[in-house]
Amino acid sequence: MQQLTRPELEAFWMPFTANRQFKAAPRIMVSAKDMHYTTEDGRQVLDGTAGLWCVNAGHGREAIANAVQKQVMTLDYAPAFQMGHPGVFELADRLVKLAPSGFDHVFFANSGSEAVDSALKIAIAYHRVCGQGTRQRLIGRERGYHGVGFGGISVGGIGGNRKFFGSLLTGVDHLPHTHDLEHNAFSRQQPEWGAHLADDLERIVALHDASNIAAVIVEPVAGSTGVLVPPQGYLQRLRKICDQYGILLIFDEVITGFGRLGASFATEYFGVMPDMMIVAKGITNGTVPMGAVFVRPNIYDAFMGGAENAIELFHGYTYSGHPVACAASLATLDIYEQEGLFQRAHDLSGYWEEAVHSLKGLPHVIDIRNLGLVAGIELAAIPGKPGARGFDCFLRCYEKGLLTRTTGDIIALSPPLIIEKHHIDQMIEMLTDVLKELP
Ligand code: PXG
Ligand code: PLP
Repeated sequence: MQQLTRPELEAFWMPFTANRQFKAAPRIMVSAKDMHYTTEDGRQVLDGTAGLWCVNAGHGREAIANAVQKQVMTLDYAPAFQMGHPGVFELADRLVKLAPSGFDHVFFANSGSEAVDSALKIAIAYHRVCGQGTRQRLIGRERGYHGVGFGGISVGGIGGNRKFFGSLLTGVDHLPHTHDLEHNAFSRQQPEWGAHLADDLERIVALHDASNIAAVIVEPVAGSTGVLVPPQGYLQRLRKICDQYGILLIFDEVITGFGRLGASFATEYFGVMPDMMIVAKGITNGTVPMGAVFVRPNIYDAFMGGAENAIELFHGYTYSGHPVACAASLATLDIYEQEGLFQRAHDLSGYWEEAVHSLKGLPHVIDIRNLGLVAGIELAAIPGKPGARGFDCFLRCYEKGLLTRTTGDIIALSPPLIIEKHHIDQMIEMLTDVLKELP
């Protein structure tokens, strides 16, 4: 394989990447099958992260490729507004049957970020059509990641994603995050301490009055910020307070959806029902971009009251429910079902938990967290150089043949749900070696 030269790498402005550092020593993947990537220099790299948390059924799935190919040749595109095609109706119906009962309509977008902005807009518009147009404020959470649209970074709580971009949306508050090593270090699954942090919502309600608040949005398990598992009872408490004040609760399940926790969605896993649920990533196994928002019947119905010939929601994308994405998603859902992958994730989660917690005691490891087939391993930062040790760890793992994600000094692991126990053992072996050699 001819390797890309430095000039050939120049034009592409890479997202969320140190461009000059990368282009000086590029990491290029050229193919992928099942649990492995093949790199430009012909090495096999075990996928410890399902791409970017999206390839839940593993790579190179023929059934998805065939469905996509067939769709392109049958109907490549149909206008999304005032027109339809069979696949999008079939997919919506399939998705509401898969989702926890109580979600009966789906709005389509093309990424998690677009789905987040769609959900926030629906929340504000919902209150307006219900005659409560003063409910416009949005509440997110510190360290939350909700994509990179202006709505998403406004409710998001990751400083670096916000600080360059001006005034953002106005009327946004943030709950405190739930990360606390003093109380919760090395918790397995949900930590015991921290449910009371949900009560901060009461403070925000007291400050602004419920009549001005539209919605609270949280990731049930915060992923991108470094795997923060909700304390026991925390999500239940948020639900209760939202109910008390007529505030919509939105779960951003872009990472937690489609089996990651060993259940279809976190909503099912935790037994807490939000008013809207945002998904993306695993909805197409990462093959074709797609995002979606599930809503409960009261929300959809609230919009259906006006004249029948009136557009009810002035929102949508050229590619909402794109035929090729729908075909990819339908084929993906077939695989999840036929191979029982959500159950598989559940069945493996105990082995996974033991494996990742076996890293306790290795150099630099100050916390390990896990749920379903996700883990976060937090390393002590090098004084004065936050993130440097994490990045070094990522590079060394990659050299050894393991793809990890790091955010700051936290290693996040979220393998495809087709992973076998021997792959888990390999991951832990490679990580152990790297942690031992890491300065
Ligand atoms: N919400 C959540 C909870 C996410 O995790 C998005 C929204 C945005 O989705 P799009 O498709 O617009 O990227 C995400 C995406 C990582 C990482 O490993 C996480 C995401 C994306 C890329 C990298 O930190 N999450
Ligand atoms: N910008 C222009 C000039 C457009 O015409 C459109 C869509 O028609 C958009 C942006 C939005 O594109 P999309 O619907 O793919 O999000």
